[in-house]
Amino acid sequence: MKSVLRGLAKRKSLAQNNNDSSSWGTTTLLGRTLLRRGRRRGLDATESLSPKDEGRSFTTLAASMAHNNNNATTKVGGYRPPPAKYCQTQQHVRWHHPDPRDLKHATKGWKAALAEKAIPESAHAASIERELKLGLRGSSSINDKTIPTFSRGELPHFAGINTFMKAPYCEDISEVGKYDAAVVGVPFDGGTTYRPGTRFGPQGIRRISALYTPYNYETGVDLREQMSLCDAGDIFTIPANIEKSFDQISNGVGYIASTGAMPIILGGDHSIGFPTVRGIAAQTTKNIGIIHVDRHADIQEYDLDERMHTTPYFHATNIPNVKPENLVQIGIGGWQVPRAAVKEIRNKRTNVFTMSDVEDLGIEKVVEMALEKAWDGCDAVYLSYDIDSIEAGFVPGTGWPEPGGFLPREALKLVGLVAAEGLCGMEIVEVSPPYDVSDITSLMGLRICVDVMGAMVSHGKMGKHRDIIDKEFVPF
Ligand SMILES: [Mn+2]
Repeated sequence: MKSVLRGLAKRKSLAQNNNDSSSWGTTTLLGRTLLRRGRRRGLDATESLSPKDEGRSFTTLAASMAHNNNNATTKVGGYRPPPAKYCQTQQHVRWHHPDPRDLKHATKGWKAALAEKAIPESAHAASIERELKLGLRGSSSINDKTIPTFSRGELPHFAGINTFMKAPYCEDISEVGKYDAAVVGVPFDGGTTYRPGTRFGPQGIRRISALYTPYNYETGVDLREQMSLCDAGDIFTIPANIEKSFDQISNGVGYIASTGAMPIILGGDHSIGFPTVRGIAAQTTKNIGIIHVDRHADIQEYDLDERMHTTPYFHATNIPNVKPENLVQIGIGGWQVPRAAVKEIRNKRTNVFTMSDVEDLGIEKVVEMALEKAWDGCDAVYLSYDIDSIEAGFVPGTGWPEPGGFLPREALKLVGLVAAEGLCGMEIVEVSPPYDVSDITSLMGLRICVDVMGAMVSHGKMGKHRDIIDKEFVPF
């Protein structure tokens, strides 16, 4: 027994000694930590700190490294071998990490590059053929024979008629049902209670959408190949009349939904959140849940004596097949939530997550809980995304900016996880180009829409929204 204990003690002391003279070639936890610290200080792997260097000033360290380098006997290209006491061999240090192209350890970057090979290109080929037919073959000095004389498709990105991502304009609305999804603008800001300008939201988002290709490298989705999309243009709203505009919006969005195309709505202020859902809900006997991402609760009954952009979820949850228990509100908080709205949250017992909930629980957990509530007893879920849910510094072009919201990557993760379960429609609201800088808010709004489509496509959910349409379209 004694000898076993002595053996353990000896091993422990050996391990300590080993750490004290830690070589960068070994993969001890301490070694890896110090390697990272060394990198953070702007040193390369061969110049990283030894354990005993920790806590010493940078000047002392630099002097010590210079001394070590002077003592080095060999130099290979620009590579300076580390002092022998810090590693076993040069090769050991240089090949510390596995090859990122070795499939066993491959980066997502390399895997995505390989996966691209499997995506079809037939829709792209068909679109080039169409462009040449409609746009006249290019002049003889043009070597690339896919280039027409008149721009009729995606390229060049700065040219052409600026529909949403250069999707075909569905001018004859009776043809909208041919598409899996239809982008529709709702240029209405009559429900705004402070800074107006969201009537230009659809224009702003469409303009910046010219930047995008239909392919996403990281997720390996090519929207052009894997779904069909059109731009249905804008709904004719009535600037000075909220209620008439609401009827027009329910009529237009309801019609698109009734044909089987999924409405992707570009607002507009958040007052449209009521008539959009009303339009879709009228096309089905099934229940619809709502995931509402916002810094504001938007659930009081009236504001300034009207149904403004602070009120959609009071009225939406009065629709018989849209129940308050299936309303999930994420990101709510800050200094812009009126107490009148909070009383309605209590009355209607909606599901509310503040930004601190998001911080405490994490995006995945919040989405998991949100989906459970939104889908409970429902056959479809609608996403209402208010751009002001994102940290105000990233989205200056909005009516009621509020610091402390989502970071862009968090927002994209959230919508991706929500959309992966399927949606019957979505809207992006409160993008106000007159207050925007460099189109950054419009770009963020665009990205939310495109990420929703991408997640639906990659999870096989695009097209599933058609299953809930079981009523005849009746105009509002
Ligand atoms: Mn808001």
